[in-house]
Amino acid sequence: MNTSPPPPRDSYSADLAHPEYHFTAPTGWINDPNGLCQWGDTFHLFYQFNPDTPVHRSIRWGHATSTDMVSWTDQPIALTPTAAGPDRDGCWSGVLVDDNGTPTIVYSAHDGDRQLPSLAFGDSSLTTWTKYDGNPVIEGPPPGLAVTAFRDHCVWREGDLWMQLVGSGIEGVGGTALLYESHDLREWTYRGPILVGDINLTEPVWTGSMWECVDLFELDGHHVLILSVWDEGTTHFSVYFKGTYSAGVFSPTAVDYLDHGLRHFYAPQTFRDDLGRRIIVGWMQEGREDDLTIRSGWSGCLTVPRVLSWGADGRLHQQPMPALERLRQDRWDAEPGRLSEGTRMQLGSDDSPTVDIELLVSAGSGAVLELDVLASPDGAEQTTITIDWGTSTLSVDRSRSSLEPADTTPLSGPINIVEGLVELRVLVDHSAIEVFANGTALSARAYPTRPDSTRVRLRVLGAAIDVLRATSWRLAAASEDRASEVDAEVAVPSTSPASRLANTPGHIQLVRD
Ligand code: DQQ
Repeated sequence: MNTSPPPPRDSYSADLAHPEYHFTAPTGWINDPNGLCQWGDTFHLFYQFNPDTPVHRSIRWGHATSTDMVSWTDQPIALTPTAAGPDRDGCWSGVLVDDNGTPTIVYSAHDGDRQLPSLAFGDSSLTTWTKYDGNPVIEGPPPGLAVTAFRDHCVWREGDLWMQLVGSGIEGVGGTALLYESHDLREWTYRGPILVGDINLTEPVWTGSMWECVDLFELDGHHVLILSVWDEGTTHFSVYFKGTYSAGVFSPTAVDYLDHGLRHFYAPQTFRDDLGRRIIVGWMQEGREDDLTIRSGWSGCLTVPRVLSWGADGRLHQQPMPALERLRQDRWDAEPGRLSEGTRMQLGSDDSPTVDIELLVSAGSGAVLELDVLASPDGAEQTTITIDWGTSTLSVDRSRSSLEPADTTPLSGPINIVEGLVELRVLVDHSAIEVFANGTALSARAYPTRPDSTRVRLRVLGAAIDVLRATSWRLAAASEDRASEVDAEVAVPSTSPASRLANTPGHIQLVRD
C-alpha cells in the first residue's frame, strides 16, 4: 500500500478537467460522501477513497474537515481495510453517529461478495479510529429473505433505541431498506423492510433491484427516503420518496428523481447542521473514457453542499449552500431589459473555467433560452443548458462538450414555472457542472480539451425574454487554504479541541424535529 504523502491537489492544475472548488480526493479515487456531520463547530466529511490509483478498489475512508463546508483541510485516513478482518477488501459506505459522546462510525465491511454492518470508535477529534473487535455487528441479511445485496446504513435515535436501515433488494421484487433496532449499536434485532420497490414499475421512476446509500430524515413535516438505484452491477441515479414514516413503515405519497444528472449525482448523504438546515452532498462520477481517467491520476468529485427545502410544487428543491458565495470574484452584471428573439450575447469574462452564474428571467411559453458554458470561441466545444418555457424543461446537451470521446447522454428534467419566471443558477468548475432551475437540480460532467473553451454565451430563441437580473462571477479555488497533510496510512495527532456533536447527524429525529 502507498505510504508516501499524496501529491498536492495543485499538481493537477495542468489537467483542464480537474475542479478547483468541488471537493476531490487529494489523489486517486473518490466516490460516496460518508459520515457527514457537524461536530461542535467543525464539519466532517469522510469519503470512499483509494489513494493508490483512480479505480474503485481497496476502499478506505478519507477524511477532511471544514468550518464552512467550502474550504477543507485533509485529515489522516480514518479507516483502512484490515488484512484478516471482515473489511479485508474495503471499508464501504456508512454514517457517523454520536453514541453518548463517542463518535461512532457504522460502515459496510466488504469481504468478497459480502458487505456487513460494522463499527469503529473515534477519539474526541474524530481523527483516530478503532474498529470494534466484535465486527461485523450483523452477521448477514435476514435469514429466509432472498436479497440482491445488503449494504450501506442510515442510523438514528428513536426514544431509547438506535434504529438502522440497511440498503437492500428482494430478488425479483425490487429494492428495499431493511430496518433493525438496537440498545447499544452492537446487538441488532431485525424489524422488516420499511418500504419495498417494484422492479417492474417504470413510472413515474424505476427504482431497480437494489437500493444503495439509503437515507431517511424528516424535513418540515414530511419524511424523505433517499436511495440510489443500483441494478445489474451498474449505478444509475438517485431518487427520493416523500411520505410518512411511522412504526417501522414508510408510506410514500410521491417519488421523484433527486437530480436529473442521473449517474453524475449518485450515493448522496445528508445531515442537519446546527442552523437546522438539511444539507446534501452527492458523488459526481466521471464521464470520460476510463483510460483517460486512469492516466489523469484522479477520479470523481463531490457536489457542492446543497440545502434542501420543499418547493411550492411539493418537490424537493436544492440550492448551493450560501457559504460558497465567499469564493466569488470579478463580478459582472448585465443591464436588465428585454432580449428580443435571436439575441446572442456573451456573459462575463471569457477566460475562466470556474463560473457562478445567476439569472432571473421571465418569458412566455414560446421562449427558449440557451446558455453555452465551457464554450470555445468557434463553438467547436460547448455545453448547452436549455430552458424551454413551452415544455417547462431544463436540459443539458453535451453532444459538443468535448473533442474527445466522453459521456454525451442527454440530461433533462421538468421545472415548475409560475408566471413565466425562471431563476437559474449555474456552477461551472472545469469538468463539473451543477445547474439549478427553480429548485430542480441537474449535475453533469463535461470535458473540453481546449484551454479557450471557457466562454459563456446566451441565445434567445422563439420569443423575447425579459432579463430581471444576470450576474456572473469567477469562483476562486477552495483549495487555497487546504493543507495537504494526509499521510496515507499514518494517523496524525489532531490539535482540534474536544467537541460534541451539535445534533445526532443525518437522520430523522422524531423527538427533536
Ligand atoms: N459505493 C460504496 C457502497 C455503495 C456504493 C462502496 C455506492 O457501500 O453501495 O464504495 O456508490
